[in-house]
Amino acid sequence: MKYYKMFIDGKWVDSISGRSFESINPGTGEVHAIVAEAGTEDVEYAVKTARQAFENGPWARMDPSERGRLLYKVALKMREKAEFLAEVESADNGLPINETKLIEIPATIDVLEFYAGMANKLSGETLASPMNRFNYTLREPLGVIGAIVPWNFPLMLTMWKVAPALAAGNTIVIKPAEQTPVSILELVKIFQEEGLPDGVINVVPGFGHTAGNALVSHPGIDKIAFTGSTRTGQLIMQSASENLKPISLELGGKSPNIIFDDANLEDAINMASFGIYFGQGQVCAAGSRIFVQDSIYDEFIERFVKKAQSIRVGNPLDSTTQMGPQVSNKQLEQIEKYVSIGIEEGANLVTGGERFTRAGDGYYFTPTVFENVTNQMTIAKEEIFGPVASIIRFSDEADALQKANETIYGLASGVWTNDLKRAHRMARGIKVGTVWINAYSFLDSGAPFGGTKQSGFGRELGVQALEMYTQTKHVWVDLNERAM
Ligand code: TXE
Repeated sequence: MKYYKMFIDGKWVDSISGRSFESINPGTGEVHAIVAEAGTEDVEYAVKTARQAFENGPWARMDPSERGRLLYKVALKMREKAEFLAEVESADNGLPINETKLIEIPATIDVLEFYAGMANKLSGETLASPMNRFNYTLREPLGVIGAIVPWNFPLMLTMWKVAPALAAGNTIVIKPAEQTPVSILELVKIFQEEGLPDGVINVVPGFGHTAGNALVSHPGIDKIAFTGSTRTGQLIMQSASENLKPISLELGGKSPNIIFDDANLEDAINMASFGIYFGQGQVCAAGSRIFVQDSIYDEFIERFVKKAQSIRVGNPLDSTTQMGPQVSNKQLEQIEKYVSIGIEEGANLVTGGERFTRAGDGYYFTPTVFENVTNQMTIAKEEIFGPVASIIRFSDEADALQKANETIYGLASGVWTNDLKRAHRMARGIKVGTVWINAYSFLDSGAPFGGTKQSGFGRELGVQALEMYTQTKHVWVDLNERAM
């Protein structure tokens, strides 16, 4: 079994308290690593170090192009080690190896390359000024970023924060989720090996109420970037307000995937299945409310259920596995609770709804389909974060739009139709951060991602994310010649 120290000031160190915690492989339910557990004093050390690296030393003096080149070098090394990173990630959080290898790791590297290229393209503006003065702006880094990441895509969601933060010249302290600290520690080894100066990236593995809270409430942090639950997002917002700290929150969702009767049904079924079962349904943008038009409803249910039943659930490290385990027993119990509530409230459980014990001692659940769901039911209102599809009928475009928007969340949405005008009308009408037309769950490093309503605020990815890691300074130059 491996023991992982935490990473502060370019060194691998034990926690000051000497405490550590276990990281469990959700595919087997067994402990696969012991990790040093950060407390308030370790966070203090990490923030101090990150501040020093930001103010002085090689990082503070580095040219933007050189920063970009360094990030490219890390990306290149990640490509060499992609298979290893995929294996570590799958063992840490249960994503099937084919999904980490073919989707998550390549997407993570792509994000780093995108921002490596942006490092020397950040610029201010020359403002329209009268003849006797010169006004311009500088885009400056914020300083020390605190990143709090969840367990569903640890490497990718960490990179969404690290890459733009570093490209803009900030330094960062990362608090991984307590369920999945290992892959992030392996990732920072690569940054270290490729010559990132000490203190630029620091990792403080530990729990939310201790290490996470210490980071959020630390006055030396200049911005908090958070991905996680809406409840924890609320706590972070409260705590960050004490020091008036800017935050970005990427939170939960209950995203509608809307299928009109003129859509290519085969594509819609395949991608609706991907939209909810990819990552075991532990995806913030999961298409967990599938809206199907009346006239194709019965055919859709029949074919979608067959598709769900054909998914091979199993050990994440097995290359034939299509759906791995949930991340923890806690998540498994949460899914079971929602399935019972769904049945009690009158939804029709068509398939799944139980643990999948044949796959072993890990936290496996069967792909689940509820039909005849309404927006008023708990399973359509609350984020389940598991492989549970709620299928809801609609009659026409107005009905679909009204039902899609009838939620406290606003992260993403899918629209399936061959009617171009309707597709764009829907795209305008749905109150979310991302609309996929005849597609679902795709991401592009250059396209902003984030939510509205209780799915949070701020945008990650794209040029837009750089705005969250920089601030604008105005410089006023007086050009008047005055007598001394
Ligand atoms: O999330 P938390 P949990 C949703 C999903 C899931 C539910 C619970 O519905 O079922 O959240 O998961 C850190 N101060 N999402 O409990 O608590 C924590 O240590 C500072 C959606 O795991 O939000 C971890 O690093 N930090 C989501 C991170 O917050 C705190 C992905 C996320 O944990 C903290 C994950 C505190 N007081 C869960 N408390 C998505 N948007 O993709 C916890 N943390």
